[in-house]
Formats: sequence, structure tokens, C-alpha cells
Amino acid sequence: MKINWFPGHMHKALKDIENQLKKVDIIIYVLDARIPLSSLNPSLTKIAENKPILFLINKIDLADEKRVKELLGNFVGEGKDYLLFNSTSFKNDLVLNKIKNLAKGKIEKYKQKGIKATIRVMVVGVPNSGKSSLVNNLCKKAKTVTGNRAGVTKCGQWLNVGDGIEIYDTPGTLYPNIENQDIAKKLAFVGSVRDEVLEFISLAEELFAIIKEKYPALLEKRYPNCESIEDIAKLRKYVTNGGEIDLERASYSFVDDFRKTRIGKITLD
Ligand SMILES: Nc1nc2c(ncn2[C@@H]2O[C@H](COP(=O)(O)OP(=O)(O)OP(=O)(O)O)[C@@H](O)[C@H]2O)c(=O)[nH]1
Ligand SMILES: [Mg+2]
Repeated sequence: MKINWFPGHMHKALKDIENQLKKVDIIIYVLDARIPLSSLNPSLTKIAENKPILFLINKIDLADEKRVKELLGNFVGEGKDYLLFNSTSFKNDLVLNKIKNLAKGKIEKYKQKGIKATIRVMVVGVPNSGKSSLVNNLCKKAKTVTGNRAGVTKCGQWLNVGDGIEIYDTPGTLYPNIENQDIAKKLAFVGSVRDEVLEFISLAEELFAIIKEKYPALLEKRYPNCESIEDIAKLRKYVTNGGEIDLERASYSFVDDFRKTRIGKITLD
């Protein structure tokens, strides 16, 4: 299975992000804490490179926080900051303080002129990483639509957060011809690639192998004595109408277990 999902709206979105850039003071780069490195999109990283960046490592409630902390070295540097976050429940002041800190040069400059600066923030990231949830959290209102599948937001929009901050929500973007298929698979595991373009049996088998290597005890606890997706199907007694072992059902249920943290809190880098 070769994973390559780059629909037209993403191509347009990347162009729009580039066009909006001149108005933007700060970029919030939303990453998925279950795959903090693999949810970096080289196209976005390139676009964002000259702006102050807040790496918002989101969905920390679903991830292995200890592993995430080992990876934080990738998100530090001049004009960079990071925050481990849960957009569906943490308080927005954590993010607002980081924004104000990254924009303090502009805020001070305007203050000296007696004007309150408007800080414009653009939120970018791969699909389903929680950008719109973050925007709603910052606005304290459901101003944009969110949903647990890739590709919910289709075009960018500016929203007013208040306190001199404006925010631009963007559609999740991937990149054409993802050469590193290990990364593409990780994006698929967490739901950043549309499920409909994936072959679930092979995807589940790959995920099984990775979790077996990295978190063997968690796997054993949830699926005792299972060495494969087929073993899971037998354990759960999944059979098709024709009486055969239902690998497809076992595959969906395994990936779903991972996504819902029923196996445990896992980070795959
Ligand atoms: N557990 C958990 N779920 C989250 C968090 N942030 C967002 N979600 C959920 O993740 C799903 C995707 O959230 P969205 O905010 O729609 O993601 P998005 O990045 O805007 O997605 P696109 O518009 O498709 O690019 C939704 O079901 C959210 O409720 C988080 O920090 N923790
Ligand atoms: Mg969205």
C-alpha cells in the first residue's frame, strides 16, 4: 500500500497560507502528540521558517507524555517555543501567554507609540491535529466546525479572539508524494489521512508490529498471546457471514483501539 493523499483543496490551502503570511506575526504549528515528529509537514515547515513559531503539541491526553518530553529538543531555538496541550479541555491562557511572549517585540513597539498592537496568528498543521478545536478554545466559542476525521476545514478564515489577537484557521495540509512511507503510515494511524483511501488490513498489521516493538506490555495486556491481527480476530471471535476469520473487522477494531487509547497512551515519534 502506497499512501498518497493530496486532494485539490490542500494544494489551494498551501497557496493561501503563503499568501496570508505577510499579514501574520506568529505561527501556531499544531502537532499530534502521538506522532510529534511525523506530524511536521515539510511544506509547512518551509513556509513557516522565518516567523516566530509556537509548536503546539496537541492531544497530549492521548499520548505518552514521557516520550513526548524526550523529543522536545526538536522544538526549541531562536523565535521558537512549544506547549504540550489538550485543545478540548486545557485553559486558553496557556496559549495566549505564549503568543504574547512571542509577539512582545511588536506589542512594545506599538505601546511606545500609544497604540495597542493587533497580533495576527495563523494556525497550521496536518489534518485532524486539532487546529479548529484550538481556535474554538481560544475564541471560547464554537466558531469553526471540528470533527474526528481528516479534512473537515476546507478553507481558511480569520476570527477575532479578543484582547488584540486575531487568528486564522487553515485546512489541514499534507504534502504531495510523501516519500517516507513510515511517516505516511503514522499519519494514517492517527487519522490524519482520510480513512477511505487506506487499506486497513495492511495498515493494522503495520501498527501491530510497531506497537509490539515499542510497547509490548501494553499490547499483551489488551490482547493476551496475540502475535498478529489474525490472532486478534480469533481472540475476539470475529467471523464473516461465510464463517471465515474476519480480518477486516479485527483491523478496524485494532486501529480504533489505538486511536481511542484503549491499548494505552502511545507515542510513535
Ligand atoms: N483527545 C483530544 N481530542 C482532540 C484534541 N484536540 C482536538 N481533538 C479532537 O480531534 C478531532 C479533530 O479536531 P479538529 O479541531 O477538527 O482538527 P483540525 O486540525 O481542525 O482538522 P482539519 O480541519 O480536518 O484539518 C476532533 O474530534 C476533536 O474533538 C485534544 O487535545 N485531545
Ligand atoms: Mg479544522
